[in-house]
Amino acid sequence: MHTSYQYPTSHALFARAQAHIPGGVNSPVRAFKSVGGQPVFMQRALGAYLYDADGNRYLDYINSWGPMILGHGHPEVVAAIQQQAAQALSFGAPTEAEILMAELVKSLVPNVELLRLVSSGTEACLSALRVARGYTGRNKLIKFTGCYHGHADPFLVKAGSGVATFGIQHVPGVTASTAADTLTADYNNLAQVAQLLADHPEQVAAIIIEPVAGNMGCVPPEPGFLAGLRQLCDQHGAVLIFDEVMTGFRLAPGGAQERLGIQADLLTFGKVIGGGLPVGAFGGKRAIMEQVAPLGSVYQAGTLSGNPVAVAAGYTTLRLLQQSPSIYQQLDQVGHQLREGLHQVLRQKGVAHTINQVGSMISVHFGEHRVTDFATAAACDIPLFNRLFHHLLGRGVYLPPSAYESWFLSTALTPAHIDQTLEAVASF
Ligand code: HOZ
Repeated sequence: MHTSYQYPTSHALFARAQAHIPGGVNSPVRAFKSVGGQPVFMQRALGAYLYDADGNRYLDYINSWGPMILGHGHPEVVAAIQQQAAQALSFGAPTEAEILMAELVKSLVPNVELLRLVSSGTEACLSALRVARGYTGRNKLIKFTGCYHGHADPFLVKAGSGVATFGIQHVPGVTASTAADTLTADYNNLAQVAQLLADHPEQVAAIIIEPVAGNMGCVPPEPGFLAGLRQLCDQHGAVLIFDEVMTGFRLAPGGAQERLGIQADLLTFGKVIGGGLPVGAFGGKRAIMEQVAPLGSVYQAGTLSGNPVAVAAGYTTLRLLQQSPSIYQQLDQVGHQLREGLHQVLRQKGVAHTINQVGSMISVHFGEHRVTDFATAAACDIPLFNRLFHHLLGRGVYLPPSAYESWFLSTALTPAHIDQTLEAVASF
């Protein structure tokens, strides 16, 4: 394990990037703004490792923010992409591969009766919301503080991920009338949700939630919380949307729904469903999804939706997951080893901490208290996390550059990799 890295090429690239790209990055959290310093520019990746433009090597705990559940450069996924690329890159016309993908998703997530492919999680969530509104004829939406559902206007109210990382209270460009339709409650606070529904009778089209939150660090639902939301939606005629962009195909073949035993009306997917290429999807109950054009009149479209190369990557990834269900036990074991090891190392160092882990999603929060919602996540020692981030970066361990992001594990991480990581933490 290296002890310290230098980044002359990355720094030169960042200087160049800033002349042409807002903040030098194409997605804000990548800029290292909250952890300080300058971003590392990546060049290639294989298995559990990333290699930067300066030739430094890192154990990857981001895995492209979730998609690379099988690690980088899985030979079967790469072969499927190459094979499809040699056939055609894009048609803008239907293909059999899209049917195979829909059939596969439906077999993994049985309450998906109809599925529409899109190109990102953002698109999936904004489309699901539109469908829920079209189906119910209602405008309002309930979301949870610290949850992130992509960057469509209605979801940017009290959002997690980069919005929380940068402490943005109000996103300019989101109109007041749009924001007024978004009602917010604290994660794990069922009473607040019940109150919002009572205060806005027959106005709430949908409740959207990350069933295991990953955009304020990893925050699991408390026992009974999701079941309570299910019940409230049924009582009030609102559509329950599980945003499984992070959790889908990651926490179990059937995602958080399967792992936690609660069913939503609509599901949104991204990340793993694309296997590293841009694929998102939304689907669910037939009666709701029948609103989607051209079957119904809730309009939604996309030139690259169902793109054959992206679908080849996603389909192959999902097939590999389906064929080897033991992958999920392996990921749980690696997650468990990391959590227990971190507990031990941090306890020995006398550092107060909380670790939230659900399967291959995990995060370390520095503080005495449990982390169950955004307020408790925000009350943690963020500067300490930032110091740990840089300590590990310089020793070949790449964490998300924000305390408000979950770490994602891949099957390429071995027990030996975890031991190396713990050694690096021990030297903090
Ligand atoms: N929205 C992602 C984290 N929750 C970040 C995506 C990226 O920067 O690539």
